[in-house]
Amino acid sequence: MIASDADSRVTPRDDRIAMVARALDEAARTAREIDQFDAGSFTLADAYGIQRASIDRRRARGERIIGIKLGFTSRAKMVQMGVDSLIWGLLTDRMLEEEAGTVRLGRYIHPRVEPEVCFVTKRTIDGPLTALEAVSHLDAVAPALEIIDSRYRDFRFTLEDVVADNCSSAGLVVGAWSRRFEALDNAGVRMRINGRDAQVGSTAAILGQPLRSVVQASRLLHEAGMSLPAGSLIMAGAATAAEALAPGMTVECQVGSGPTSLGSVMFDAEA
Ligand code: OOG
Ligand code: MG
Repeated sequence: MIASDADSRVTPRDDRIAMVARALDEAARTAREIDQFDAGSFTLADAYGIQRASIDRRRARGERIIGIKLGFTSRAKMVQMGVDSLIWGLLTDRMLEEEAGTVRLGRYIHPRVEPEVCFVTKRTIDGPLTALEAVSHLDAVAPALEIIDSRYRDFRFTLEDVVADNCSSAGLVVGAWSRRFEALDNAGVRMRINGRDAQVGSTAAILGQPLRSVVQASRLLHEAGMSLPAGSLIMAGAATAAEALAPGMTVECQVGSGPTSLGSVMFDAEA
């Protein structure tokens, strides 16, 4: 047999993936926007390769993967951003905003906020799950606010660009955990800014039921050859469009109402 070094050879495609990943990672790290990459200059598979390479750079700096997020699980988000495919990205510990209800906007470029629900897993997810199996893999659910921050100029992107940019993942604020999974059926989702309704929707806007995001996450991870350990977060995707964040805002996300609701989560935005 003839030995071949073909597998270890660095191709122009690998070079480009590494170059784009580096540019996006630097943009995120230094909170400076960059130009979009030419639409059509890489495939969706390349875009996920870039995403993975940028996560590897974060890991090399000591960040830890804590879960997965889905994007464009609701019509409202697809319409707002002009993208109509389900996408996914990875969450790291650096993205968790835990400073006693305060979020410092200085580390972001042009942050927006959107209302979500977040799950935490209790068993390893290492294959596609049915909706019924999904619940038995979950420990709890919580209302959440996701801070998205596209690294691209003017927050504009194609599907490939946003996937490469780890789906605009930047920050998350997670509320109190409960096991009220039944509260997710068509519960009202309100995002208030300074006490006023800024966005109003329903959990049913998220793939019909946010548990379907867990099903989709299990399928997407399986396709990517990845598994998710117990104790990981799954962000289901926003139920409504996102709102631009500015210093001085108080943002609250409430999911459901009354004694069976998930409750709410809030933060104050500072410069
Ligand atoms: C992409 C991220 C989408 C969601 O919940 O749909 C997303 C973006 O809108 O910048 O996080
Ligand atoms: Mg989101």
